[in-house]
Amino acid sequence: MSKTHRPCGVYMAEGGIVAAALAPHPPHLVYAENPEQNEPTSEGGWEQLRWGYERLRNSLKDVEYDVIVILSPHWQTYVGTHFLGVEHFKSLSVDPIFPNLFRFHYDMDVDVELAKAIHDMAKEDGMSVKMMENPDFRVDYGTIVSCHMVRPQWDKPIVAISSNRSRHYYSVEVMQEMMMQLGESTRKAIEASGKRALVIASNSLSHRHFTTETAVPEDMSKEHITSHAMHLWDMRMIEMMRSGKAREVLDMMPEFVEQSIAEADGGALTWMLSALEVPETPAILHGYGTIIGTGNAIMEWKCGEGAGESGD
Ligand code: 2X7
Ligand code: FE2
Repeated sequence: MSKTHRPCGVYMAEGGIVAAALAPHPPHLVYAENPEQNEPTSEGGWEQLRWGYERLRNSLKDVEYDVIVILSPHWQTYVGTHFLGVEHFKSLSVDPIFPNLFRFHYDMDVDVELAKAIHDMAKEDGMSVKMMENPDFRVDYGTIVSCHMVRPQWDKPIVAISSNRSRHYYSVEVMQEMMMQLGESTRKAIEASGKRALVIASNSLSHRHFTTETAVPEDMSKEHITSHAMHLWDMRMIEMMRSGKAREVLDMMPEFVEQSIAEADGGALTWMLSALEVPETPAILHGYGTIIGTGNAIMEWKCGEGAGESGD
């Protein structure tokens, strides 16, 4: 089998992970974009992040991929990891905390074949997994927002993976161990499928947020990080990813999660970095900004030609 060099990990056969992204999902971003699918309308806001997503989309323009594989901390499962297992979902998603910002009519295709392949691989590797086959299931807003911001055309099927709340049942260390295994199983299944995948970790970084909302949510004069300590944590994690120190990011994860209430507690970032075989490739930072006080970075790992190129 012909093989090409893949600086994210080791080698890529015909199929594999062609790129990966840290792609946060605050519903404010979709609200600010005013797409036709969302009922509320806005005067914009959070431009630093939205321009970051624009840079990510531009950077992915020449990357060919068949499917988006995403793990969202807002699809929370307590017994094992679940995978969307229905070919098509069409419904209304309303954010439970911000119904004033996000009432989104979604219409998405699922690559059930690949979802099942990752499910089967993870099962073979000893994980507790389940296919979610209820056609009336409401897809979580984390999956929807990240997918929309990365690819608003909605023309690629997705594989959506739940966040097993092992951190809450057990500890950050157990979460990490499980997500490292899930990342490895995900990579093997994608490679065996012959498909080209864009892999997305859908999460904010520091996650301490304000408990009240301003009268005009998009009033940017009120938007800032909740504390200096949160800022320092975000910068530290971003710098490690920008300098190809994914191993240090994983090593630092327990402290990061405990001290910054990081949304990486849901496992998405650990899963993605593990699917990339803990890359030494520097990630490209496309944007950073706060949303209702939380820290959010949009970052990309290129896996084929052009890997390691700086987008800064
Ligand atoms: O889900 C979120 C989030 N992660 C951060 C900020 C605001 C809202 O929703
Ligand atoms: Fe979130």
